[in-house]
Amino acid sequence: MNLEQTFRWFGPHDPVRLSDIRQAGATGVVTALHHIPNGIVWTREEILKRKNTIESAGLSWSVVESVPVHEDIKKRTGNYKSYIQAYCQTIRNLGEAGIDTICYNFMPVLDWTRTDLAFSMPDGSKALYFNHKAFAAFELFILKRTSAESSYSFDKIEAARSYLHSLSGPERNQLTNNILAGLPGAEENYSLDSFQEVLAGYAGVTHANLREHLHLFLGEIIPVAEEAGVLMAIHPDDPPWPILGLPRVVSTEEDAASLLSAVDSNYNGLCFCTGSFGARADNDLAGMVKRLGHRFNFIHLRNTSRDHEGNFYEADHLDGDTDMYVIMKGLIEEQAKRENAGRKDRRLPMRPDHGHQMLDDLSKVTNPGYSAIGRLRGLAELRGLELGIRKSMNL
Ligand code: DNO
Repeated sequence: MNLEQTFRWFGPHDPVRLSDIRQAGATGVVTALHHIPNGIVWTREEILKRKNTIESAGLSWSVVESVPVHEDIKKRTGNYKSYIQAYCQTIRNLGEAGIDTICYNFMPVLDWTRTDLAFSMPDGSKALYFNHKAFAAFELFILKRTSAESSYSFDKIEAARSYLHSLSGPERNQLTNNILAGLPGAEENYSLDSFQEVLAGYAGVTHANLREHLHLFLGEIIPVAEEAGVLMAIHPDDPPWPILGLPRVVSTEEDAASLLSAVDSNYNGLCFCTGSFGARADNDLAGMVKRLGHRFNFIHLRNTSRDHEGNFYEADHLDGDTDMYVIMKGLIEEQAKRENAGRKDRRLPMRPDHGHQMLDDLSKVTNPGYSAIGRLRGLAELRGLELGIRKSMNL
């Protein structure tokens, strides 16, 4: 048995077609009903319609990424109780349709964040990039977030100021759009004003509060997921540190261990995203596979390369700071353990996460990180790596 090879698809409007995904050699599709607003129940009809579309293309709906968690649930304010009920109903409806894995995240306000979506690589392809100075320039001088200065040292503020001055008007707008306009799969789009408003809604929510809210949420949804036969997979924070004065609680191994033990059930699992955890030098990814692998319900394989200031770009899948060989070997061992134990959850779906914009895709309009060819390259490399390791282990 291999790790299940999957590809993300943003639905009928994605420029990457299901037939392309099939030709990339993936068998599973990772998708969501992006047209249903956050907080509204996904009906059985809508779920089955999407499932049929995928199956008619000769593929299966392997994982839902994501069923978004409403901000009210994260803050436990407003209508959070009815949003939790709606969330539980969506889990039940998905389970009934035979879709058994849901990926989600608990990042306040912004899902994944980058400062540059077309960072030039030496080979001419384009990558996604996060630069601290650029982010600080946005936060301090474009957004002008209240009390943002207290998050930065004097030197960092001055460096951000000179960075801002080096940008042209259009470059400043581009930076704002990169951060605010919502990357693919993001749940909301913000203007500078609406963004200030949602940020203000988090005033007073501390790391401890958010962690408690997550644990309470898990206590509410995991029993439903168990009954529905749906494995939950929480995605780590990307980047894995607090931004914009907002707490983040899924950034480290300690965070992951804490949320997994809050509800000790295999249905309460992790989406092990090597790109997200790997952006932090103090995360020991190989160790995490060993210690937490039994609770992985979904896997994102991606690599990042950090510089001495902690800025990072998305490297080729087998390059960068994460030793993909060691990770892949650990995942193969984990799957073998599950097979030996006769566990039902031995499919271990993985997808090549992001990819460079390259070749013909350079002249196309693509979803940042989700163009076809870069991911196809990533999947091909990962598939080869897996095959080589398996053969060498006689598995
Ligand atoms: C980015 C993705 C994230 C992820 C969500 C899961 O490429 O990995 O947007 O889908 O955080 O809820």
